[in-house]
Amino acid sequence: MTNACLAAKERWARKMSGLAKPAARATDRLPPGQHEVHEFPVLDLGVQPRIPLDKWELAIRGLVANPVTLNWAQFMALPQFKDVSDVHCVTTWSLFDVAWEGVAFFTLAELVKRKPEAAYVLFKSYDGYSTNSPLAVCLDDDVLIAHTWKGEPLPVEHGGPARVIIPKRYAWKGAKWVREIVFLEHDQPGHWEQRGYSNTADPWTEDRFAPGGAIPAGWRVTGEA
Ligand SMILES: Nc1nc2c(c(=O)[nH]1)N[C@H]1C(S)=C(S)[C@@H](COP(=O)(O)O)O[C@H]1N2
Ligand SMILES: [Mo]
Repeated sequence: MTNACLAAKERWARKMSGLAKPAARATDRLPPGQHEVHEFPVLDLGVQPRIPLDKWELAIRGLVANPVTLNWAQFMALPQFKDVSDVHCVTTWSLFDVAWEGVAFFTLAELVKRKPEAAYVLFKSYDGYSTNSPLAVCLDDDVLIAHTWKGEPLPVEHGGPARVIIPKRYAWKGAKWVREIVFLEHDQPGHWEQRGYSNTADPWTEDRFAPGGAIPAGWRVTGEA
């Protein structure tokens, strides 16, 4: 197990045992170039897929020992986690204190037993969207596959039945209507990453776009993960 994975596992044990204190939130929470909004805007590719719960599936596969395809009941039977986090969109809005509930990415990574060579993750969605992040980023405590927002089922327009949130990255890194989570050895750019958005997407350094819109050398843009 890598150090990042081990550290995540130890944090998770503390959290589930009730010993962890809530993460301290920075007093200056607005990243550079952002402004605060009080309503939750909706952004998509012009399609909002409607997936009935009895048809919903989440496949977790790639470089894992135990690939699984979860149905809704199986997904909901996993350990559930509540968190409050901020959303930062590359189009400059930030929404504070969003109350989410869902399954931690970490729990899914444990379930499928990722192989040591897995270093990147590609998320694929029911609307054809995709987005990628390093595994270490996905293992952060606040990364969830969320199905509940403000105590209610996540509305379709925000990615229900279930969406990914990666609060410390710009919001396009969180796949709404998530359908597949693929563990990869090499990074593979998703929808916006192929169209000039930054691969790393760190709001605190205004890491919005890739220099010149260039796709980093060595990226496989074609071919399905
Ligand atoms: N499946 C899917 N996920 C997606 C998108 C999308 O078009 N399709 N848009 C991304 C972008 S660009 C943003 S800013 C956030 C917006 O989430 P929201 O509509 O809940 O605000 O979802 C991200 N996840
Ligand atoms: Mo976005």
